[in-house]
This record gives sequence, structure tokens and C-alpha cells, in this order.
Amino acid sequence: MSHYVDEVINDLKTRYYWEKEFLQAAEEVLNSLKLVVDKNPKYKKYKILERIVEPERIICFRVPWQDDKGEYHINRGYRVQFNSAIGPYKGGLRFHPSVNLSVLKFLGFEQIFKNSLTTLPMGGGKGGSDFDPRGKSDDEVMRFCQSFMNELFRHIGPDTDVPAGDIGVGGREIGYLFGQYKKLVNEFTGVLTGKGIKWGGSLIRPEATGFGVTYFAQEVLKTIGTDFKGKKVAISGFGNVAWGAVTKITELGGKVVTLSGPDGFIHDPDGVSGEKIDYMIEMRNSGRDKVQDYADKFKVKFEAGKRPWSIPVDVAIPCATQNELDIDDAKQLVKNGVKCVVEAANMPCTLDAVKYFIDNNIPFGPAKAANAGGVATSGLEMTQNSMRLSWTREEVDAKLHQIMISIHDACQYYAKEYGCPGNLVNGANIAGFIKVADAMIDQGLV
Ligand code: 2IT
Repeated sequence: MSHYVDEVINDLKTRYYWEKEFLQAAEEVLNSLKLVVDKNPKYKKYKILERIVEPERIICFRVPWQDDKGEYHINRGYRVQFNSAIGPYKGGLRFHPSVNLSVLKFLGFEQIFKNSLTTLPMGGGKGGSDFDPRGKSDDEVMRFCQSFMNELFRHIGPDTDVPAGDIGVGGREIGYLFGQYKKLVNEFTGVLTGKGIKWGGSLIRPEATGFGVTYFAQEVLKTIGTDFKGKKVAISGFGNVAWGAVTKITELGGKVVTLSGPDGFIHDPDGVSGEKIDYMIEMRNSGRDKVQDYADKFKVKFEAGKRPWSIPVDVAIPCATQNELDIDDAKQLVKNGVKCVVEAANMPCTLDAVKYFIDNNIPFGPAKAANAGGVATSGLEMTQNSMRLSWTREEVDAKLHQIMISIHDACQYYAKEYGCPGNLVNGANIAGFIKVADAMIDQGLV
């Protein structure tokens, strides 16, 4: 007889065979849950796996907008409201040409377990559009965001669904989206997170994902008796997450020697620090999406069209996007003596790369645990909005740090409890799952 988990995976593969990214994310989580469903027959009895892989609701809509020359454009907009068992749907919006339903279902599915791990009451959701903000004027981005919100506002709210940013959606976009939401519903509420600091945003939110990843990596390094001091670190990307991580790693005495972009990667053996970190923000704001600019400015090596994983480092932290580190990269990193790998982007490592790290006893921090600091700080922003007050930087940072330690502890605890000590992939999936699954059972067949 086949295993309950395999039946659910096979059914998904038949039903959604074209949703490559979603199937990859679902397969990873479900395989970790074999240990749990064997021990707890109630999850099969209540068909929790069949229910948890199916979004509660998907909203798809047309987003028409006009460019600066007056020409019309049509994009596709989405919101996947995946699971609200433990709180309102919560998760980012991604604006990128690669966005489709498979990508958003993978991100929304991951978000369920990630949000559960944060210790805060947030359900899972994700949304976005195949709109490409690159090369667009501020006015074009504003018109697009307003049109996007003209449909989305019906489906969200501070107690229903609270979107935030993701790739292609930063402070500027959140501002335009929030402005339009406020105009349409005539309410000033904490409906989006990542808001500007003067109008309801939280201190530390921009840094939170990168800081959180670093705090998580620090805990992982502790388990092998070391820390960031003097460690060489490879980072990919140069966006918001990479910037936060570089800032905190440098503060803790680590040396970040690579950054990357769609055009290739840079190798800076002296380390990305000081004004070079500030330049990352300049590069992002330029909208050129080219890391070669860093190499030109600081006279370091640029490798066109390549990824940074060939550089010998102690710690690798992929911060860019899904599937940016494959089995060949994993083999190269292990061969070069990497001591630990922590995912900062969502699902940056392919399934076989993750397996390779685990099989080779490389401590591996999965995204849904390691990068949960971003959404956790969004949760803290929601709390501050509800209380109508603002915490100081120190207060938010201390809470974020504590949450990351709790997440790491939960992953370690559940990995051990279910017979695979040190396997943080299983630990994260199991810890995230149990809370949501039990809430679903408590709330009946809805
Ligand atoms: O992937 C993520 O966790 C995010 N993009 C942040 C989501 C949020 O609601 O802050």
C-alpha cells in the first residue's frame, strides 16, 4: 500500500502538473511530514494534507494601466489566500515578469509554515503581478499600483488579509498601494506592512529579513561551536534582503565577499563594508538591476552570467530568488569546505542541492525558518498598528532576535522529537505544520 503522503503528492502532480514551483515546495514539505502522519493518524482521518495543499481562495484579475506616453498595458494580478487557520492571511506581493500562479502558490504555501513558525498569529497568503517595475517611471509605477489596488481592496483588510512587499515591491510601491486602499475604503488601517515610518510603518522592517537570517545563521553556527567572527560569506543578490544580511554580518565580524545580480556576480576579497553597503541601496534605487556597477565603482572582479557559489567561503547565504543554487553549486561549495548554508530567499536551493547538503552533514537553514524575520517584523508592525503606538528600534530588534532564536529552537526540537536530530528542514516543516493542522482540526471542516 502506498503511503498517505505519496498519495497526496501523486494526486497533486496529476492535477497541477504544470505548476513546477508549487509542486517542488509541496513535495519538500509533504515528505517531511511522513514522520508526523505515521505517529498521528488524526491528520489522515481529517484529510489535513489534502486540505492544506489547496488554497482557501485564489483571486485573479486584470490590471490595466497607462504608461507615460499614454499607451495602454494589461497585466495579470493575483492574490492566493492559502490558509487562515491561525490568523488573517499574511504575505508579500511580488511584481516580476516571472510571476504566475505556480510561483505564487509555492510562495503562499511556504508562507503558511513560515508564519506559523514566527510564533505570531498569521495565516499564509501571497500575491503579485507579472508587471516589471524595472525601467518604469515613478508615475507609471503609481498608476500600476493604483489599478492593482482597485481590485485587490475588496479582498483584503487588517483582520482579513495583510499584504506586504517582496521582489519588486518596496517602500515606494507599498506607499502607492496604501494610498489607494485608504482612498477606496476611507479608513486608515494597518492593512499593508512595510509602510513608511511616518505613517504606521515599523522601525527595522526594511532590515528585518536580512537581520533575521543572520540571527538564525548565528544560532546554526553556535551548534557547530563557532560564530561569524572572521568568517568569509558568499551572498547572492544585492536587494533588500542581501543588504540587511551584509549589514548585520559585517557588524558581527563576518566578511561578505560576493554579491550578485541578473548580470553576474562580483568578488570583493576585502569584504563589502562601510560605504560599499550604502552603495547597495544606490544600486537598487537606480533601477538598472546590474551588479557590475559595483565592480566598476570599487574596482573588483565581475564575472558575467555566473553565480557566486564557486568562491571558497565558510558560509553561503543565497538571498536572490528561487532555484538559484543547484546540485552542481552545492557540490562546489562542499568541495570548497563550506561550514553552513542558510537560505534567505524563498526556496533558493533546488531539492537535490538541499539533499546534498544534508547528506554531507552541512548544517542547513531552510528559508521558511531562516527568512521568517521579515514577516515576523510585519507581524510586529501589525501589533503596533493595533495598539496605535510605535516601538523603538531597540525594542523591535530585541523582539526579532528573540523570535529567530525561538524559531531555531523549535526546528531543533521537532527534528529531534521526530527522529532526525539536526535536520532543520524536517524540523521547520514539522513545527510549522503541527500548529496549523491542529488549528484546522479544532475549527472543523471549513
Ligand atoms: O517572503 C516573505 O516572507 C515576505 N516577502 C514578507 C511577507 C510579509 O508579509 O512581510
